[in-house]
Amino acid sequence: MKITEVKLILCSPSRNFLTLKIITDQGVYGLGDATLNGREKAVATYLEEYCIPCLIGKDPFQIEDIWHYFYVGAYWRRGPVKMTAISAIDMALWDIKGKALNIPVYNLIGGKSRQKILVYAHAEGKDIEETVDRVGAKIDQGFLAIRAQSGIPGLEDTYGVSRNNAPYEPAVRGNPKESIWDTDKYLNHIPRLFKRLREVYGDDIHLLHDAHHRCTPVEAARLARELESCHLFWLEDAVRGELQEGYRLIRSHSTTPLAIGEVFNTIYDLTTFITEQLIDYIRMPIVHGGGLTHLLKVAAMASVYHIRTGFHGATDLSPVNLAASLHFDLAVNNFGIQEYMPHQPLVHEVFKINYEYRDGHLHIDDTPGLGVDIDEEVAKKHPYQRAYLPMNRKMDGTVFHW
Ligand code: KDG
Ligand code: MG
Repeated sequence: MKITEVKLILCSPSRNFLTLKIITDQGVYGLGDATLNGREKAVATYLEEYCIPCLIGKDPFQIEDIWHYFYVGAYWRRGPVKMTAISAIDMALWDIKGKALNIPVYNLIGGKSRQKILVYAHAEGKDIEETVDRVGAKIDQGFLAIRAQSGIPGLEDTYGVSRNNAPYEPAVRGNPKESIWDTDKYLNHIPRLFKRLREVYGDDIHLLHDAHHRCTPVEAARLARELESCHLFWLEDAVRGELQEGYRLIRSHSTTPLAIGEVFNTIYDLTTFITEQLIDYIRMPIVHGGGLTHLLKVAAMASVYHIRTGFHGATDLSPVNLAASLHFDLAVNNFGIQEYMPHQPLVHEVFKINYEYRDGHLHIDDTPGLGVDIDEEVAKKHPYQRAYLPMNRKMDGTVFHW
């Protein structure tokens, strides 16, 4: 089998997605998600200029060799743009192999370790009581794990909380939106939210929270400690992750489980976290972390250190990435949980999916390959529109982490 053609499909059915389609001489094709929120065209150019010409003529079954061809062979290593491009290629190759051999991808990477995939939903409200109600609504939908985010008194808008009851979507068209942030207000508010949630819903439901990279290690240690009695499933991105040793301080002060990695790209972003057991869950997703090929190695290393996976699954990752994640989640022994934010109905007019939500879990069928498809004609009706993630400033105007 040989690769004869590679296409890029950039579309915006309610938000931007970049999809790679690798086509072979036997008519079998594979799909890969190449979406990097707010930087879609950077990945498209990288693929178009530097990867696609080298893919033509290659045998798509040689996945390990092709991965190293683009990672090692490019000389320039790592980085979100390059790694998203490699991830898309890798996903598409696994999709081709599954289709060609007539088996679902989970059967190529070890088979089923479980029958269904535990997911966590998002619940958010403008204040504590609205968040409590929204968590209740998710419990009514059968979710067993819920991430709770709340507006902060004194701040006009907060990460994870939508306005006007619209589904949360941080990327906006036009130039980046600027928000105002204050960590002291946040640190005072969040423990109150989780104490109230435990009062109302008891101990059985799993609760999660995303601090979205905004605390210093000592601030995160305070938060993690104050949340200890609330028994979170995890506290996510308490501190931005470039300085891995920063997590030693949090770890030494609290037993609140920690998750990180949605902005990471390779195993080298995680080596200190893993080997010093500074975290409990890895969030680096298939679409940005080098595809299934690289994440299998990360999960294997993590398993030695009692660390599980909990992949990023926000709506800016396409249904192709979610399907690839679900195959991985089904197969890998040290799976922990999967983030699940349902896409808008319009997204499913473009992407045809093979998974469904039931009773707190996602279920994926046994369609060969990844099992998702794209309708290119519908995609053409929704052209790309430039959009940016927001940015933050502190109360005095200083640029801060979003
Ligand atoms: O593109 C950025 C989003 O994917 C991110 O803000 C979502 O933090 C996020 C999460 O945990 O889903
Ligand atoms: Mg997050």
